[in-house]
Amino acid sequence: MPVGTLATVKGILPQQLKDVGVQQVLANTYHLALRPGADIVEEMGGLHQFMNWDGPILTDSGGFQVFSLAKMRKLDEKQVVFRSHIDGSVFELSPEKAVRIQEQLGADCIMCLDECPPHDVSPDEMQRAVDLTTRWATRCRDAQQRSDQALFGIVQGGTHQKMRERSAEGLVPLDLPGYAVGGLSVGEDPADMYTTLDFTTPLLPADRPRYLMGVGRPQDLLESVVRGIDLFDCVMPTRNGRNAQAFTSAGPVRLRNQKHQRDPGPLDPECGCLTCTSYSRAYLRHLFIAGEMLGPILLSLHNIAFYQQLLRNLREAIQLNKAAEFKAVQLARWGISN
Ligand code: PRF
Ligand code: ZN
Repeated sequence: MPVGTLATVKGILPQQLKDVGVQQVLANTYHLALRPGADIVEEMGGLHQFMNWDGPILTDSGGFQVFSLAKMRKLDEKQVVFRSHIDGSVFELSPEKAVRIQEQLGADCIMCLDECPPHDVSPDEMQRAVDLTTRWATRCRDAQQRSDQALFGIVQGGTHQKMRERSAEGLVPLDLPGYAVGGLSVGEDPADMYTTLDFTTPLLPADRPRYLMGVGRPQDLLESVVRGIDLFDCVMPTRNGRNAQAFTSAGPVRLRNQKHQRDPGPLDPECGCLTCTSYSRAYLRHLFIAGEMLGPILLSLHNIAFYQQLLRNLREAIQLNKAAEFKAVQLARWGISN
């Protein structure tokens, strides 16, 4: 899922998302509740109509964003109280309110309110966050009024096997339609993330989507899918694209680099996207050097197309029972040891 935090995948039109094969987009409860407000989105007919995207949408619950963006916050059993990063106003988010807001926004998949602690907190603190996340998940399920939204539970527990087991034991009996692995890619070593997935995805129902939140680099997607993950969201294709970094079949490319100045060739000769079929590396570099807005747009579009193509190829490899082989070939092409 490309990230459309504020009900827009920055710089990209919904039709362009469709054209490169995007299936679902993510939007953020935290940001939309603060601006323009859930009431307004609801009044405008819900997120799909508001942003003119008729495909599936998933909204994150806001818990993670409160911990990464909000200024002051106070967490207790009932809720988390924080100050908006936009205007400093006080805002309360409880499991019930997170569900209510997500029902107003009207996404297809909605997330339980969770607590994502730093990966290196004490075992006691981690257990407290895991248990709170479990109690909040029950409250989210009980607060659900609409029956047309799939509520996902979020497993927490850092990189500790015992904590992940405890979290899954609390959440799986809720029999939710999907489960997410939260609390990863928050500063731990990537190898620890893979090890954690090794013992965490088997704890979650294989007949429901398993969603790894906020991940990741192309190699992380490959490593996670072979460990059982079905669904991802990440700002990387769009954020890095805006910063002149492209992901290509030969590895990352920095478009501001002088070496592209007289390069008439495409960004990625293996990519069929609008950017790669219509423009040269020299032109893309020029756009970034000149500060033209088309540069970030064209690179975001290509990066989203690249992620979609990578995962389409991986799905095909899975059908042929060749996922491990596909992963090894890709990593080798990007110069990453396997
Ligand atoms: N919880 C929620 N959203 C998230 C995360 C989480 O742990 C992460 C962690 N990578 C990203 N987004 N609710
Ligand atoms: Zn392309």
